[in-house]
Amino acid sequence: MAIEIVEGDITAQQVDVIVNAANSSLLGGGGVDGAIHRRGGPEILADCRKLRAGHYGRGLKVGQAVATTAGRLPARWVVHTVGPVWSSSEDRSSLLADCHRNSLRVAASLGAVSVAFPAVSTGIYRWPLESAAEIALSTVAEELADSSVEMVRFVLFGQQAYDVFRAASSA
Ligand code: AR6
Repeated sequence: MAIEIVEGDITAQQVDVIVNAANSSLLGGGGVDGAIHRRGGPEILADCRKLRAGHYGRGLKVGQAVATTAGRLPARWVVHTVGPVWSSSEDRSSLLADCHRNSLRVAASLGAVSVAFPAVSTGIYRWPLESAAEIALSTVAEELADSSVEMVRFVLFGQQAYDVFRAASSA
């Protein structure tokens, strides 16, 4: 098992699965979600609309994950997950852990061996990076111990996020 930490743009990653920090509507948004749909092209949104027309009529719940095509991206699939919005009055850590665990389980069910994650919830959803890094790294390490996924790469946008994840990984 291997966990890599790199700085970069997740849409350029050559892996089987890239994870999208989506919202419950599955119909696109800003941040990494916007970048994935822009670069992946309309096939991803078409798949998301099919999901909404079927089993996910009410959208995707926080902490859950579901796969679509990756369209024109170098990856084979996009696994969409919905992170929790940060709250200073309520501990939603288990939901952020669920995002990582469920994304890996969906990836494994597809036969993926390599998966790239962004720092889910740390942008528009305002989760503090240090805490998100700790939850993401520990959950992924735990899940990888018993998974057919062999490699997880955290792709951090910008030096600061990269530094925080690196520090958390050696803590
Ligand atoms: N590659 C890697 N990381 C990126 C990229 C990229 N191309 N672009 C942004 N990030 P966010 P959230 C980083 O806001 O907090 C959307 O509107 C970014 O710097 O994308 O989970 C959805 O539709 C940050 O560290 O996701 C939801 O409504 C991290 O990705 C909402 O935002 C996550 O930031 C989800 O908010």
